[in-house]
Amino acid sequence: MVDVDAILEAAHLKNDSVREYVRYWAGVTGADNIEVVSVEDDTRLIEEALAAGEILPAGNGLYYSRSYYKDTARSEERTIVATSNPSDKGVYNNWYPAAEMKAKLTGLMTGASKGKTMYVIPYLMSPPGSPVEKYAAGVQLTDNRAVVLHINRMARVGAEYINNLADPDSFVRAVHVTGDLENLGQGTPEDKRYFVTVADERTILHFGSSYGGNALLGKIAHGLRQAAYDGWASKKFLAEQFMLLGITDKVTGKKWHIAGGFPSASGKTNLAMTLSPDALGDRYYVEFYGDDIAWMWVGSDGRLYGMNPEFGVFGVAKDTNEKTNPTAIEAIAPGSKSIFTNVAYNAKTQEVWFEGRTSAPPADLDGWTDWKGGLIADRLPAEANDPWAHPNSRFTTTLANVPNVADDYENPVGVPIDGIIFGGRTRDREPLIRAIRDVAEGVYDGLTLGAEATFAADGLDGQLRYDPMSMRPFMSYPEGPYAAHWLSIIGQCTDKPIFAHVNWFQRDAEDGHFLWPGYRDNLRALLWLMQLRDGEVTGIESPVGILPAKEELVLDGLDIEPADLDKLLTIDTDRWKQEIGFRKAHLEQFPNLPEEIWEAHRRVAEALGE
Ligand code: GTP
Ligand code: SPV
Ligand code: MN
Repeated sequence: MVDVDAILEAAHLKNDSVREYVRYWAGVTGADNIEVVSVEDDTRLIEEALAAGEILPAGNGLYYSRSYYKDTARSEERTIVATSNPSDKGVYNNWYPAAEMKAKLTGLMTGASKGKTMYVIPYLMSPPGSPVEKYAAGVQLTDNRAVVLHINRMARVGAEYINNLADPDSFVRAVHVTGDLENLGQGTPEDKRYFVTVADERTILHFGSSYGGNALLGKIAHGLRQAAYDGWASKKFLAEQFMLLGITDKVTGKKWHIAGGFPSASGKTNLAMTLSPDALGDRYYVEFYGDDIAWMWVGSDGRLYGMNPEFGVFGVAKDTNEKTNPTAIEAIAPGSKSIFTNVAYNAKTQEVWFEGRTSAPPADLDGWTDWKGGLIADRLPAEANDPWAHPNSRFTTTLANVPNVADDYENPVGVPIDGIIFGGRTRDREPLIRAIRDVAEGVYDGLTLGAEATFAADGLDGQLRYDPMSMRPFMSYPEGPYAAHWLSIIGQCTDKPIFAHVNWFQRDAEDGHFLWPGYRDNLRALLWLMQLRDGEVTGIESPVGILPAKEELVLDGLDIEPADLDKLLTIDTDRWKQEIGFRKAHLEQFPNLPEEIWEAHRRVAEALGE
């Protein structure tokens, strides 16, 4: 048995509650060794991981990591929120009793780290000093060194973040045990993976994965599920899967901040990192604050404030290139210490590649392996069109590497939020942008956010998979109280953000091309929204919100067919009438939905003539 106390003492880990927690899980997992990590250890850990073959060199100061081939994405079916109160059960949170889950996970983790080192990672999901710092401290335990390297980039890591807590017990206990990945029965009825947040005990127990979305517990489990629960239980804040950006008008000196929820793989990272279109670059400057999580609270001046609890970006690699996202390309450039996961890799040239990085894959196949490690040159004819990179392959880099990261991204005060936007992949019906001034209608719009379902296959005829506020996979308490908490927080603001729904993904009914060029041009829709908020434009009222008049949009340098633009700025009333019926059925699943939300629904339905 290792002398846990001597190791913690030597690592200057002073918090007694933390020591007790580490001692307990060291005993359960049976780890051979304990090591406390701070970000200063990163260079040594990189060397060790390279020597052990856990990561591979991918050029100057860049690294490649491959997770097990059945372990490449978040697993929603295996993700559970547990508490001791059955009334915490919602429609999407996959609730189980805490006692049952703690026993199950303790059983699975018993002896499961034998022969391994258990890394102790004290972290903070907030800039130090923020009004929500109290909810931000955590200690992740993991038996996986590559996971440590990711967390060093994604969170603020060091003993100093937890040694002097006002309440020494108020840190999130986040235990990650990788498990024997080749014998976990992933996707079968005998699946042994469990990703559990025991929300009312602020304890996270994840077993059976080393992929970021299941293993970086500060990010998805603490930053989203636990924080959403804490924000609700304390009545103090919201924690949402939102990006956060700033726009400065260099002519007037005005600066706006916009937060927004888009379901996974629907454009948050790309929007938060966007640059002005070339034609507008002299006037507007976009700053990056966050690309995946925002915590939001009401400031003493009556405005909504937001901050990004993360310290890095875990972004979708696919289609990231100089044209779509030049900022990301710079952030993952040589020397950035970025890690690429599950992309294609060339061991001879130490290069990485993923679909959309260049228009065609490298012509010389020599040395190239796909995300599973198979040589591309050895592929059978039937495999010729398989992607080289996994569609959910990712890059990991720190915020400081993002060239347009805001100067004040570490300011603990956060930023005042002027607008809240929702957007999903919607091939028809949803216009480019529609603004919503009424808070209940804005919250209603978030609750009915949808992402495109494969309706062609299952015959749902345009029906969407609803993803409330883009939080469906991260929902930790019931949807009715969730809506009420939103109404309460925004209701407390005396200077409220304007809401809007955006859609970059409308397609032509005939040939399927995207009507809107997207990416950097998305800024044009956001500028209109901020001008509407400031009373500089009036827009056109529609049954589902205010649409831009064409002449109100800044169109300089925009390459678009006039007919496509017209389509993007109109409402298809028949499709909307059909949608109202779907929405009613969606909302009826949620007990105790606030009456204000139903009133908002009825107002929209009536305006549509339903
Ligand atoms: P998560 O990290 O999974 O939460 O995803 P995300 O919401 O941050 O999505 P991301 O920005 O990584 O985009 C996902 C995919 O959508 C990428 O392949 C992008 O290239 C693509 N995408 C993003 N913005 C646009 C856009 O404006 N138009 C089009 N056509 N595609 C876009
Ligand atoms: C998402 O899937 O929404 C992500 C990446 O942002 S993960 O960490 O896998 O959740
Ligand atoms: Mn996400």
